[in-house]
Amino acid sequence: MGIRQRLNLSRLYLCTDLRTEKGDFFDFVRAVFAGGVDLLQVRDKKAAPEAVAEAISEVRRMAPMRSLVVVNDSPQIAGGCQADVLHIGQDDMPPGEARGYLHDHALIGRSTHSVEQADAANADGDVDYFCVGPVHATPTKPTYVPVGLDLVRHAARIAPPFARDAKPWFAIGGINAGTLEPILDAGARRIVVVRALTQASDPETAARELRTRLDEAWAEG
Ligand code: 3NM
Repeated sequence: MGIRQRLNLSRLYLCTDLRTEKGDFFDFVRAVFAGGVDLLQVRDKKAAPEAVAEAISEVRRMAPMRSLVVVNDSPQIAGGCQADVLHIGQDDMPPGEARGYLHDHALIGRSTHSVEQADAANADGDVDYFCVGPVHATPTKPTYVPVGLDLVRHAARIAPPFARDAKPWFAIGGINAGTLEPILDAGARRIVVVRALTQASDPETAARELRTRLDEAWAEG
């Protein structure tokens, strides 16, 4: 399956650190892939870049065919390891410039935190997907101002998930099984989570629960 097709079919995106305090990272990765995660980003600002790069290589070897492994922030690292997806924030290198480091079919995702940024990402031919958030305040990004459901509704208007050529986008920030429903009602059909899986006592079951609800929401339309 091609990279873009995998993005189009994706629903559950996990960002995780290397979980050095919580036991075996690769057991965790195996569990969340089994539970239905289809994009996985490894970000760990506390770890050495070489440790992150090594972990990403191993995760790519473990990843199911339908999934995509995402490199965060650094076009140089993404290019160096022939990554299929690079995720960049508003303060990182602009997407058009970042593309120069990547292989021809690689995808670029961008974080957005306002209507203006979401509109710009949606219109930018170098951005293949975007994220809107944080929907709710989150200790994972304590300095970020929550954007609430309004930005989710806006994204659903400019890029309706069921429209044939609409750009994929993900809601992010404070999402778990308990907060998911209003986010689906606001029009999201793809989500990014951190704590909902990294802090779950049974990550596979937690992933499966989110994945099942997302699959149902796609089927419901
Ligand atoms: N990016 P949790 S919010 C990594 O708004 C990240 O771009 C955000 O963590 C953004 O699922 C966020 O634990 C943290 O709330 C999401």
